[in-house]
Amino acid sequence: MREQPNPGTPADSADADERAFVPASEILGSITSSISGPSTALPDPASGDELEDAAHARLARKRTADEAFARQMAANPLKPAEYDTSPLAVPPRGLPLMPASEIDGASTVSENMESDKVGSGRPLTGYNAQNESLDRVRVDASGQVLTTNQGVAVADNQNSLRASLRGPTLLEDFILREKITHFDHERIPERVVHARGSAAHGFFECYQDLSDLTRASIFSEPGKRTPVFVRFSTVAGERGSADTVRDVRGFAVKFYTDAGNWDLVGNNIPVFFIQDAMKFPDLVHALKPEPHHAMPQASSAHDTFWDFVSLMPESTHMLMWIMSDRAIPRSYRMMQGFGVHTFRLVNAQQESVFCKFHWSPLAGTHSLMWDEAVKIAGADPDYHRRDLWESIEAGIYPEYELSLQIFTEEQAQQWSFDILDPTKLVPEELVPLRPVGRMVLNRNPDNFFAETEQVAFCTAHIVPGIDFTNDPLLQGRIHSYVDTQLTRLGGPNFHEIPINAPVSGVYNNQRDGMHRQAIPRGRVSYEPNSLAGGCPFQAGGAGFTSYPEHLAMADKLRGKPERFADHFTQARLFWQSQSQIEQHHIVSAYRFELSRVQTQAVRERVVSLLANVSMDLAQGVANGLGIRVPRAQQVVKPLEIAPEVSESPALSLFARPGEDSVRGRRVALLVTDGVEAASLHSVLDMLAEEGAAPRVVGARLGVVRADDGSVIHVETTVEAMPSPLWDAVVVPGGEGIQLVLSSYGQMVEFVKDQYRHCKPILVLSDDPVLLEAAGIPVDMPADEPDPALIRLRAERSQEDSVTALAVSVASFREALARHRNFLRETDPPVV
Ligand code: HDE
Repeated sequence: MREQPNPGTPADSADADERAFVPASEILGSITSSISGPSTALPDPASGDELEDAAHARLARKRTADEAFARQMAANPLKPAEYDTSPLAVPPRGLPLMPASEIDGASTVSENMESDKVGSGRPLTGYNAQNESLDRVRVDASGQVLTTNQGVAVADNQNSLRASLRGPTLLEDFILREKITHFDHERIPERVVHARGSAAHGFFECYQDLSDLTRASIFSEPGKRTPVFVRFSTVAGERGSADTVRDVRGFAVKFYTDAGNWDLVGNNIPVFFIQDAMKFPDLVHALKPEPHHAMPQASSAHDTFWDFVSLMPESTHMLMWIMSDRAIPRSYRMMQGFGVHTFRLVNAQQESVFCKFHWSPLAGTHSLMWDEAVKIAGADPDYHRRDLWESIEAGIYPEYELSLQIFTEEQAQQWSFDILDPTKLVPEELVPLRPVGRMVLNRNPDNFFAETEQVAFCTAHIVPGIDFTNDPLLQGRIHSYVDTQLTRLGGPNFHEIPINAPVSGVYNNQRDGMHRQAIPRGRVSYEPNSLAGGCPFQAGGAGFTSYPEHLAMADKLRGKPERFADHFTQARLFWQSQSQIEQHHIVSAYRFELSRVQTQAVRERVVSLLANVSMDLAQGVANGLGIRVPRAQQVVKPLEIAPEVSESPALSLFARPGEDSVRGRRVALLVTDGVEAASLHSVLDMLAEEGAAPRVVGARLGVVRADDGSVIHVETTVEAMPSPLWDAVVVPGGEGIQLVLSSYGQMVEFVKDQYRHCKPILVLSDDPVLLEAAGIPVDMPADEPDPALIRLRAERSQEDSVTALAVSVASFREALARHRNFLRETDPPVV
């Protein structure tokens, strides 16, 4: 064996140069030692042990490769670039070297020993299996035997192990203990806000190449599809709270782009309550159930909420939205979504524009009525979750168009409001929406917990081409989401949970922590390195770079820009842009919420804020509360504001009726013995053909016998699915049927609620008995005919009857597509 150079000897001669790199094959003595350098106490390779020889050869090869890698990097070549202070400097790309063989980059030279567990032993270099589709973690137990978590087959899943049949249970029963222990830990903390939610998979499809505006890869070419996972939620309620409460809805989209995950964590309302992240814990504490008795659940109608917001005049604009019907959507399929903050788009030339994100539902914006929402909360607390699930199962895929409002810094400077203030929106009349793509939700999750509960959205998840602005609310959010998820998902590795893992690669030197899944190969977990050929290496210009916004040297301070002090101009804009019906609903919502508030001074303070928005509004609310309108609350800073628009029709819910369709609308066909079969079947067929969901509803499950002797199967009952769960009702025809139906209290209540909630009613008879029993006026308050209350006239001839039925169903369909006839509404309701 050759004598090794003493590592302590300075290599100061040509001879030393020659000796500095000794091929590892020649220093077998050092190879198996993981403690120190060359050693001489080694087994003799000439001993004839082939296995050992092969291992030594592999070690030698690896060591040689390490040396070769290390040798090629005399110094860190990227270091000088760190000191380039020019703001436009593009960071340099790393200079990676690829290992010549798999073993060179491996953790262990034994890695190609294969087994069922470790696999083939042939790793794909430069590849991360974590980023494969969810298929890799889907489990199917069909035909499988029950096992423990260690994969041991369980013989008896009924009885614990006991010392004799009547004796104590043995501690030794590892199967029982494993099962109970796992069960004991099934729950994780719920989200501190947005705990109640439902989600779906789908895709985003880009309409056009937007590379002039952004280098975000999802907008790079027309037709490009990016997978998404979208979670809708309420804010205040706990995980098990009702879906239809009055609240803002979360609209969080995770785009699994080929350049990493982008999360657009938005709401269905385009503005927010507060202007600075500093106030978020206060807002949420005030909104959540009061701390002494933990009431009320999932509702803002209580003292602490209104106390707080009435002292925070900047919340007035958001409150107008929350009190509007936007806060009680008919379905997640029928609400808009907004990114809320102003973001930046940045193109490859580092040019930037400002951007607001808007989602518009293809099905149009539709809402519930308050009385209906309250009743649904009891009849089906999962109303929105069920609607989303059932629509997707039925192939009625929720679809939304993504539009951008693009504007420049110069434009923004001219405006009367500050685009960094999240209590303000940019009116569409000022900057129109530019449609850029559509999102289709076409797949329900396999497992609620694994996907919907464990998904972790985060405003800090942005991709090259998109950037933050200095909105102080957004800035705080960048911190909050990861932070809260550390607790909720139990450690720093939640990005590895399959639903959170990006489909593009994840390669970095972050290591360890609770529940680590990835098994990184190799010994290098730092950068710069030479031992792994410098990998993973920084991407330079291809990676994420922040927009080099010029920031003038300024004072370090806490405060707000001047235009943030205008609290009422846009609240007024919203009020003025609402239809009369919507304005009326806003007044009613304030009346309800403030009637639940116990402290008179708080009620008055809220009305004093409203007096700054509109005297009509303030007076309407004050009337409902039986108080006088107090003096308008003093504005915090008098400002000369000249708003660009004083009315924005786009802010009305009625501005987006959506496609003229009845797809997925639930229609109840009431039945009882003796109903006229022919007209009922015709209506059912016609509605089903239009994609509506007509179902036969009776007093009891089972069958009813129709007038022609045929049997009709009752699908559900008025008890199981009362009126608020239906979009419309068809009252059957038949001799004396109206009288029979009017003897059922629940049937009468059913049509009464349909009427009160302004829903279409089709009566397949001109006998008014049931309508009269329900107290339903045939004409509307202004004595005009009600286009959503359609009665089938009796005709003499068979032919005329068929035509009359088709005409009636067509009118009914039209009314159903319009959703409601609000003109029928009175306050208080006539029925
Ligand atoms: Fe959130 N928000 N938020 N938020 N938010 C959370 O993150 C927070 C805000 C929104 O379906 C939390 O993982 C702060 C605005 C949605 O999982 C938490 C501030 C908007 C969701 C958090 C805001 C949102 C959340 C709770 C003010 C609309 C549900 C659990 C600075 C643009 C996402 C979690 C999902 C969730 C913090 C304000 C939307 C605590 C500090 C404005 C849709 O991190």
